[in-house]
Amino acid sequence: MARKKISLIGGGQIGGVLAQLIALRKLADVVLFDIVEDMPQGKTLDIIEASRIDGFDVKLTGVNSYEGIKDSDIVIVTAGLPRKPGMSRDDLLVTNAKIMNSVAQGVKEFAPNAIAIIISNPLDAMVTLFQKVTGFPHNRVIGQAGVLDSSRFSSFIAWELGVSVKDVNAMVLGGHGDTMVPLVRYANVNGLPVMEQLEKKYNSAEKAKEVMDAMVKRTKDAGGEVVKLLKTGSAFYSPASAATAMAEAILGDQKRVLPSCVYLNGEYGVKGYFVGVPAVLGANGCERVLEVSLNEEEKSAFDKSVNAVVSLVADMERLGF
Ligand code: A3D
Repeated sequence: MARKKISLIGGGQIGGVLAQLIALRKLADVVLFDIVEDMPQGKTLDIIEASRIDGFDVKLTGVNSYEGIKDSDIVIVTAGLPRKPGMSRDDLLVTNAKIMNSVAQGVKEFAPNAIAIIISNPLDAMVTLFQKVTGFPHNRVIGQAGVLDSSRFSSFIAWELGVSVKDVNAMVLGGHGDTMVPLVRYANVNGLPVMEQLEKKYNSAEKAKEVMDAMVKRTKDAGGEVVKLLKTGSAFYSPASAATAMAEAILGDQKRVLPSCVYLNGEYGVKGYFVGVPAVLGANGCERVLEVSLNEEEKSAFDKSVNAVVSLVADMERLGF
């Protein structure tokens, strides 16, 4: 059986780490595409030259032409500028929409059957634009944000409770921006509610809430925290890991339940927008959306986040995209 093929559109920070992760996990052959001449060729050569040491024999190719992405099973898009300190993700809208427009045309022409995972920011708008330009069925266009935001939230919980992060299950829903919704009530350590553990640790419901509120805030600000420290770009190891997990779920038809930015057709009372919700990822991309019962407070936070996505998409449309 021929090996699967993943094309990475954008060979910058995230694209480079993605290429290495996919090779290390022997997931698929990799094509790294960028408009910068020689750079994707240089990065893939560098990774290949470690293959004897790391023990992988998948093929990696760097290209500057869309021809190279033909017959891709999955396309992962990171093309676009990252944030600089002080910028919000939404500040990237105009520049990255232009880039996404050209990327989507290239993918539509040369990899029309691929499943696309979008990472470029502002995420929810870029996913929407990619689907609009390609006309791909909605199940084949998925944004990466929730896997990373949830992993960040899980890390903070694990540190706070002094437990392995492997036993923490915590999900973040909504748009990939300041309004994202970490689902506190459902967060658990192997089934044990996190809030209950915090209350036991501090012997105070009030203190537990204070500690949780701080973790929720840190989760929402986590991207900005890394940008501030790096000074020259945004997070790249963790988003690459997140998208690799999504690609693995799709190629392996794993039916994993991963919070993803997917098209809602009435679920959660939302129709016609891509929003972060728990999705079943398998061979057909987003195969199903799982609904979670939300209490009034959660529902109102989720609706606020959906409204932020709606207004971001409206801004993009006003700009002519
Ligand atoms: P960076 O290292 O700048 O890489 C972007 C690459 O895109 C560069 O190599 C560019 O040459 C390339 N590029 C520019 N225009 C085009 C084009 N028209 N066609 C193909 N390639 C092009 O950025 P990065 O890898 O750090 O981040 C990439 C994107 O991901 C940015 O928009 C970030 O904001 C976003 N990001 C998203 C998350 C999420 O969790 C959603 C997290 C971190 C970063």
